[in-house]
Amino acid sequence: CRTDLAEGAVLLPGFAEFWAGQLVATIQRLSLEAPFRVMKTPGGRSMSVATTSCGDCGWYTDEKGYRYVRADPLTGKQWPKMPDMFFELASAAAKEAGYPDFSPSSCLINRYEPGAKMGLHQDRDEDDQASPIVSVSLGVPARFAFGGLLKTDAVQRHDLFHGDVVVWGGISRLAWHGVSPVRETFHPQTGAMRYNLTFRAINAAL
Ligand code: MD5
Ligand code: FE
Repeated sequence: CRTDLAEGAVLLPGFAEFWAGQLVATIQRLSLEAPFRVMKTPGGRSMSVATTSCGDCGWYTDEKGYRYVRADPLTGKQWPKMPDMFFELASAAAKEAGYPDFSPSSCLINRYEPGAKMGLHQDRDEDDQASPIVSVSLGVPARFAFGGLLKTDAVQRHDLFHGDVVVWGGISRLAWHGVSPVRETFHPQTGAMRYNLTFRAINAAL
């Protein structure tokens, strides 16, 4: 089943439920190669979310700015290959939402511990903004806020649960959004953590 959260934003409740156990196990495996780390914004503030990436490039931030990089600055090695299961899941979700040609080249993996949040922002670091972003929520729930194209537009809130997938396309692709501090609670597959996978199409030969 699918629900429109907003113009262009398609919620597929539980779409990834069947894959979820494998996804969580695969995140653990990937993090042995490319460890979770807390990155700093260009302004010098530490994010509360820990991140890693897989695929041809990964999103990175430090004092030099927000960007996609081919090698992991922490290890100097390339990011781990995107697992086929990740690609298949993201492609299937995008197809369900009306994007049969979505071909993600990067997957950002966010890990939220209790209290971690993500302030209101837009995802503008991708050179391909016609493609959607596919996000997969795993573990403890999160209250997600999304507004409009202006930071001052009113926000709607929506709780995202283990296995929920959202395909952010069309107008919503560039909408302001954020995540409220994650509550301290327990999920059998992730303990106190929430994970979010975001699949993105990046064209540049970085
Ligand atoms: C998360 N991550 O739950 C979210 C899921 C990020 C991020 O925001 O940048 O890593 S992706 C949510 C998203 C993407 C593009 C547009 C919109 C939401 N939106 O219009 O609300 O960790
Ligand atoms: Fe975002």
